[in-house]
Amino acid sequence: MEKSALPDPFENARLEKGLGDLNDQNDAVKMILRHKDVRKTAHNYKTFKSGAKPGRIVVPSEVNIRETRQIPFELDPPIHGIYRALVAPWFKRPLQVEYTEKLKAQISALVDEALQKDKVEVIEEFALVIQSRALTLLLNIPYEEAETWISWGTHVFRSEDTALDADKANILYDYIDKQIERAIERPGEDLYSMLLASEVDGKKLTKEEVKGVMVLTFAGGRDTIINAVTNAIAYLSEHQESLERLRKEPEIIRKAVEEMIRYFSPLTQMGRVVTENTQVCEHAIKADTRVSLCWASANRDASVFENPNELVVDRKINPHVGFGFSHHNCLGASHARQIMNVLLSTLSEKVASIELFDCKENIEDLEEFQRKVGYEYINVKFNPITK
Ligand code: EMZ
Repeated sequence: MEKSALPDPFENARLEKGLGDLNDQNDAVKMILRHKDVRKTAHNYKTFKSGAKPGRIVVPSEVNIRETRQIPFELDPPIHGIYRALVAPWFKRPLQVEYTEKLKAQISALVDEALQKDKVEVIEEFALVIQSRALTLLLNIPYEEAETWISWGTHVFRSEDTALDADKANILYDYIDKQIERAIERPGEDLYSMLLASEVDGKKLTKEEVKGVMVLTFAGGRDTIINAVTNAIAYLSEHQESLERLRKEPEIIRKAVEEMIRYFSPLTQMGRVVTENTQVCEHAIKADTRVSLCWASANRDASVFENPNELVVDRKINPHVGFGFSHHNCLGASHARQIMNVLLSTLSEKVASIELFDCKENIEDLEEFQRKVGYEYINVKFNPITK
């Protein structure tokens, strides 16, 4: 099998039961595996809520390392809609020409640098750097701040061998608290300042609410973007024909990005808490238990996607749920898509081929399922286009 392949560990369970079981820190999760059921459940916020105890809808649960409610992510309608409307225009800024140009400058510089090296470890030297620098644009703060985030390493809630690490999480929380104080003293044009100046129902957002948006912005877009970028490099290293196609047909880049998000599914699943006794796939589920919407499984559902285990760069019909579904769909999606668009177009313009030397897979342990999400390390060489 190709080193860049991401196998689908859910296939049998999806076909046979539609469900999977996971014992997450003694708080069981029923995983919902079929595309149709995932979408239906995502819609039904009355029975499947997000506004549970902070951290409980995340799998693995973050209840032991987090008290701050992430906003708008851990809220339900109608209040969810009010906060979402407040932040949505800011998170659409990545669609502006000026933003895209700055992103292009950042990514081009990094690709040029990579082309000079004999060996690049993609996660640390490439994906983490792209993600951190691009985040300065999303927050609208000075570029230099990225150095601090790069120094934290790839995970914000985990250290290399512990699934959840409170010490690591505290670095992020303390940092955000300080930034909020800074923005109160010296307001600027940044996201913190915008949030601090905003009102809901005639009342200013509290510091805790501002923190809730900021923690989400930092945590939600870190591993996910890093995995998407890294998996894209791995894929292109084994599919030079795709790199060449993107070069000759740049108009398919947007389709390629959607297909990569489907195939990579950077976020495996997201939970909900059940509000009343109910049923999923004819299976009884009790009030106050957890279910998860398994995006990664839904994205390989053969009743929706032809050849689901193949990355078809120009896939025509692609109703993937890689960015979630319904009112909670990913707030950072415009930013993430723009990073991937710019990355693919820059690579196609500058890179002839990518050589893969060695790599170690990063496997997410979901008991019944072992899912490859990306790599622990992956060493490559970028070869330039010589004219
Ligand atoms: C949460 C989540 C949001 C969570 C869309 O996903 O991403 C996870 O990586 C974080 O750990 O706290 O932000």
